[in-house]
Amino acid sequence: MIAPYRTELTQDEIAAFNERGFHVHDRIFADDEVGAIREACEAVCQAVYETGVPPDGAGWRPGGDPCAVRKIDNCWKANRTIAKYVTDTRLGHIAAQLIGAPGIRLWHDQYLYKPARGGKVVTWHQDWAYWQMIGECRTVTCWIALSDITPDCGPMVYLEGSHKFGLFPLPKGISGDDEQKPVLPDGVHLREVPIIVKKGQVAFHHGLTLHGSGINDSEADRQSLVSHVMSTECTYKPGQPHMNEVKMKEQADCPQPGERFRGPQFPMMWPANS
Ligand SMILES: O=C(O)CCC(=O)C(=O)O
Repeated sequence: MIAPYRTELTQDEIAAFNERGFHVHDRIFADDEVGAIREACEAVCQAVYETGVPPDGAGWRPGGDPCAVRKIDNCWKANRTIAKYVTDTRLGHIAAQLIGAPGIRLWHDQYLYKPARGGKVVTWHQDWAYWQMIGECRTVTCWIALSDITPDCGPMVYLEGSHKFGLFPLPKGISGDDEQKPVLPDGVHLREVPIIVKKGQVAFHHGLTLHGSGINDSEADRQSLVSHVMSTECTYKPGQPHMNEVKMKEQADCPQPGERFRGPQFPMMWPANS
């Protein structure tokens, strides 16, 4: 049973997203839903794959360093609970309103776990810079907090309004000890906004919004599950390799250059029941 949380946005919220490049929503997922997602993510980390299918990319393996960051991509393939939540219509509905899209598909998901008193810096980056096989920047990242995010746990930080400055060069390595500050045009000063939210809340950002995070200096682990989504109008543009391209080409009816993404690699999220 889905809790009746608000997903209809006001015109002011949409205008603020266009201005700032992000939108922080109130709670969308109830405590029992967050608990179920955390349990499912832990199973995937421990290589217990409910569906029998592994995730597409695992940056941590069972028996790995407990102090290391755990980053796993396309966990939804391995676990039905994760599949249900990263394709949730609540996320799809909000994302569609933010970018004015007629429909929303999943691009990929990502589980990120920073252990207490550990983890690495996620350096400043723009998500769409890594997704150049999507021809149009009509993407939204839906960042679901699975733990309460405190100022000392290495919260995600947005560079407010940075989505208006086009593509920046890719950083050298995304995760390490170095922030690799982006060079902004002369005279431009943007505010860094840390996202301090409670578990069950979701932060949404535009594909060009610069963001990053620090190490976890707190006594609690810091967990999030991200649903990276795109407009159903987005088309395939070959050129920059991506794990989704390899997987997409395993589909029987795979999108050709210039065609809209379709098929099982990119599940529909919105409109509901589509
Ligand atoms: O959670 C973080 O620290 C970074 C997440 C991120 O880069 C993203 O969701 O696009």
